[in-house]
This record gives sequence, structure tokens and C-alpha cells, in this order.
Amino acid sequence: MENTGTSDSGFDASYKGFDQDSADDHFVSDHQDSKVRDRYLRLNDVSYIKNELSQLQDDYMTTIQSRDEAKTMLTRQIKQREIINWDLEHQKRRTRDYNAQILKIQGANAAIRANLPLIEDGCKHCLPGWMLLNTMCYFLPLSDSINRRSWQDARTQCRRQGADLAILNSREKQLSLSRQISAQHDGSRQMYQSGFWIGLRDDEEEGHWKWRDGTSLVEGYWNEGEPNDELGEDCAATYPRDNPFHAWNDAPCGHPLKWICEMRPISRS
Ligand SMILES: [Ca+2]
Ligand SMILES: [Ca+2]
Repeated sequence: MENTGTSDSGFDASYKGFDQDSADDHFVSDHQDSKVRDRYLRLNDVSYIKNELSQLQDDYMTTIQSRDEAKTMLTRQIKQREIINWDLEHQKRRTRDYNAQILKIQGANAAIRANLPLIEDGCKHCLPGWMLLNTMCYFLPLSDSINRRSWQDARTQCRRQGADLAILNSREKQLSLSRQISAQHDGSRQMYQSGFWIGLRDDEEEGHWKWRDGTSLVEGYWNEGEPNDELGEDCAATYPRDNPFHAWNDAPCGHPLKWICEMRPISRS
């Protein structure tokens, strides 16, 4: 058989040669595609990373801005809290001041009420040296030239003038007389010598305090711990104390003290 050049081996060689070229071409083409694809991917990666980086930077800037805004807000709230605290302290001080003023006004009001009878009873008067307070005339022997006396001797002195020892059976009376006593008080004098007898005793029955007109005591303005009957004390006196409603003490009736006389005003005629 004539070899037509297409023998198996020749054909194969030719065929293989043809295939080899084609395979090489194909290989080259694939390799180039891969390189293009790799380059494309790398380009895509760079672009992606750039975008990601840009996004991260934006996020970072947004976070920084949020943090700064939060700091500004916190600073503002701290200042507001300081203002509120200051305002609260100010309100507390003002409340204390108001309470002090209320007490002062209450005292002034009581003093005005005490003097009202002086206006209403303008046609009546007290003896020279006496004071008109709460519809009654009072005498306090404040002068050092007037000796202190026992409760009974003091009462006798009052009666000689048509009066008697004072009955301080209301807060207005106690406040008015206590103020007079405190205003004249000599601070160097011992407290036990600074009392003024009032018309109150418990000599008939221990602990049962009665005014000199026979009425029982309803509201007493005793100092802390009094009356204590410490030395057989059956007569009451009022003293110059800071609190006029804690001013009484029971003392021995023979103890020498000043006193308060009381009598009704005299009508002018
Ligand atoms: Ca007593
Ligand atoms: Ca006492």
C-alpha cells in the first residue's frame, strides 16, 4: 500500500503537529486570559480596597464627630446640673431666710396685737411708770434701787398700789412681758437672781399650779426641766430667756426676786 503520507505515523505526526500548535495557541490564549483576569482582579481588588478604605474613613470621621457631639452634650449637661445644684442650694438658703422672716413677722405681729388695746382703750391709762399691754397695766421694778423680795412680800407691794402679781395666761402676755424683761436684762447678773415673780404657785398641792385668782394653770411657759421643786419650790417666776416660751422656773417662795404687778387700766373721767 502506498504510503500516501497519511500513514498512521505521518498522519499522526501531522495531526499531532497540527494539534500541538493548536494546543500551544490555546495554552497561550488561556495564559493571557489568566493574566488579564488576574490583572483585572487586582484592579478590582485595588478599587474595592480603596472603596473600603474610603468607607472606613467616612465611618471613622462619623464616629469622631459623634464622639465630639457626645462630649459637647455631656459638658452641657454637667453645666446644667451645676446650675440646677446651685439653684437648689440658693432655694434652700432662701427657704431658711423666709422661715427666719416668718418667725420675725410672727413676733412683730404678736407685739402689734399686744399694743392694739392701747389704741382701742385710748381713753384709759395706766399709772406713771406702768405699761399698758394686752388690756392690762404692768409694773416691773427694774431699778436697782428697788430691792428684791420674797413672793409674798412682792405680792404685798403690788396690792398696796391696787394691783396684784401678774397672771400670764396667754402667749401674747408672756411674749410682751418677756420682751420687756429681756430688753432690760443685765447680762452680768446671775440667772437665778434675774427672775420676776408672777402670780402662780403650787403651795396648796404639789404639782398643781394655780394662779393667785384660784384658776388652774392651763399652758405653762416653763424652761427645760422645770418645774422641778428642787428645793421645795412652790412659787413661779419668769426669766430673761432667748425663747420667751421656755422662760419660767419654780423657785423657793422666800427667795428674793423682782416681780411683775398687774392692774386694770384706769378710766379717764
Ligand atoms: Ca413645788
Ligand atoms: Ca426650779
